[in-house]
Amino acid sequence: MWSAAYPRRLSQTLARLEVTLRFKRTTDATCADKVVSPKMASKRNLPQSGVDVEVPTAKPAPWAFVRAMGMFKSAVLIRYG
Ligand SMILES: [Cu+2]
Repeated sequence: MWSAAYPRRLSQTLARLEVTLRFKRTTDATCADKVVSPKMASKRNLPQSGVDVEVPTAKPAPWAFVRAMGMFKSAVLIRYG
């Protein structure tokens, strides 16, 4: 469920493309220091230098992710054509 308190964005891409998202954090004054998705094997730390996360695009489906604590929810919609 989206929170109205934090910004969110839905992006789209075509299935079977190689897609990498680069997450960047610009402050230490935040608890948003990890990236996690239900389809990721584990949480990824989000250092200020950033982290690249490959998006699984084999199947057309939404790929959602959040940053720590469930804040800053976003998703990539993977679709055919
Ligand atoms: Cu938080």
